[in-house]
Amino acid sequence: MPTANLSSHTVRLDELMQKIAKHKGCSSSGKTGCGSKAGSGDLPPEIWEKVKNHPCYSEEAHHHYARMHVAVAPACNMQCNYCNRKYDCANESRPGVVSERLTPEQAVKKVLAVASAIPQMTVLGIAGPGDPLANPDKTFKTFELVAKAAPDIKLCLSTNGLALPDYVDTIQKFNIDHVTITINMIDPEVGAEIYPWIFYRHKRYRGKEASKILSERQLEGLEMLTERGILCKVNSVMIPGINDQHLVEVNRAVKARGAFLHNIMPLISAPEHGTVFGLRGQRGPTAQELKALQDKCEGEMNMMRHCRQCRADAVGLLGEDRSQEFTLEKLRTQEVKYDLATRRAYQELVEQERKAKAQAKQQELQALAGTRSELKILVAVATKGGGRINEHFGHAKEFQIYEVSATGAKFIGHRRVDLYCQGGFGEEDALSTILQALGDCHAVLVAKIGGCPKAELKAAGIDPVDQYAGQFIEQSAIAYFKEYLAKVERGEIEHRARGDAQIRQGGLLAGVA
Ligand code: CLF
Ligand code: SF4
Repeated sequence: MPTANLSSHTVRLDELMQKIAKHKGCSSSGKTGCGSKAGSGDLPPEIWEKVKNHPCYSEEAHHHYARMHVAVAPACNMQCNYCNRKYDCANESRPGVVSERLTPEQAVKKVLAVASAIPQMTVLGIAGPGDPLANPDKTFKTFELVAKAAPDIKLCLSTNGLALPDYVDTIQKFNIDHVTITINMIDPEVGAEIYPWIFYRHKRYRGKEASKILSERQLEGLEMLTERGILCKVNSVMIPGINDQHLVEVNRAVKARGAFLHNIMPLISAPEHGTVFGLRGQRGPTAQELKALQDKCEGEMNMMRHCRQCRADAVGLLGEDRSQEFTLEKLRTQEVKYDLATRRAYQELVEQERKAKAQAKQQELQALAGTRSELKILVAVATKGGGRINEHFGHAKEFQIYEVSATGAKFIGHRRVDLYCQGGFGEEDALSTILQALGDCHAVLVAKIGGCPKAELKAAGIDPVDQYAGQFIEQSAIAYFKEYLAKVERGEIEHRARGDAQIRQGGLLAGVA
């Protein structure tokens, strides 16, 4: 029976994790630590091989596998109005921000330390804090050293694309199989609102001329990469009133050039970030605006909806950041032994867990077969990874949101919230922000919840559910939906659309401008 197998796998994973932590002298707190929703049967085998354990290229994989970034690339060759790399705060989570810059040699030591402590870390990305291709020596040296020292780790690069066509051959030579290009426009008129300048071929360009060059270089680089079979993801920052409508055209253009995945992310903007947009009061999109645009673009190309807008030195599962466990100071005294056999053993158990999860979901879905209902509900889930409902309501820093209907459960995003439980006590202010953030959800599925928040959630029309504690998310969401439908059909409850949510992003209530 799937549930029994799964619990035993979880125990084995925990045991193995504890052994690893003990052996390496690392924390054993237990807090271990897309895009494409496709499974192994839906993609050509060579593509599946590339995405199956990449937490950004596969939505399903992001519950199980972690990534890390090394901040070896400080310089940038252009300026975006949403970026200020001088800002440095360990609690800040957005691209461009780091606490420590590393040399390639320091970066490799960090990669080996993380790979040993977090065996499900499968991808090394270089994403800044500037542009990796504006720092080509440091970037490619790091990739070269990591490929030698830890050949099982996938290499990933994220660039603004300005220098990309010049480095496509080098990217291929170093077996960098995943490249992200940030493309916010294909129309220089729009670009002039986002980019004040670029520095290209020893010359500074401004205005529309700058954006024209940038766009041509981005699209050329994308085409060159996809022609060589390198998987490309396009990131776009949604900036209301500037490029929000235009991103539909961007989507078409990148799809036509072979991009595998499109990740439309909300602008993170606050005056304290010191960015042009932040200081100008430019707002980010609401969750509804973002979802509507993502839905509009969803067609033949997969849309990524699980991006966490990581720091350039992020470590761990998407949504968690363990970078403070691997600072230069801590690495200085740490003995690191790269143990490939233990990594493989751990990942084998993860794969068994994934199979069990898929089977459990299938079984639950079969029970829905033939259901004609058009109803859709949103459920929020508290999880700390592994695809299970395994987080206490009061300890959740974010909730994952699933849209559930007769066709199944679909991940549609996450909502960051303030911790409700602080120092053992419930924080009333935090609860009100959580209620706002989950305002469009019908239920919240948690491992545990106290009496007070339970009552307040109920009063706000959100069903607090702890009966699926420890179980798989999608299986449980579908099971909850079945019960919900049955109650509606029996007339015990009335289905009603929920109100809008106010979503925190980057420490702001985005969309409440
Ligand atoms: Fe890093 Fe980017 Fe590679 Fe992922 S992140 S370089 S593709 S390994 Fe991922 Fe982070 Fe979103 Fe980037 S969640 S910001 S999409
Ligand atoms: Fe910042 Fe990246 Fe833009 Fe450079 S390309 S200014 S690092 S966001």
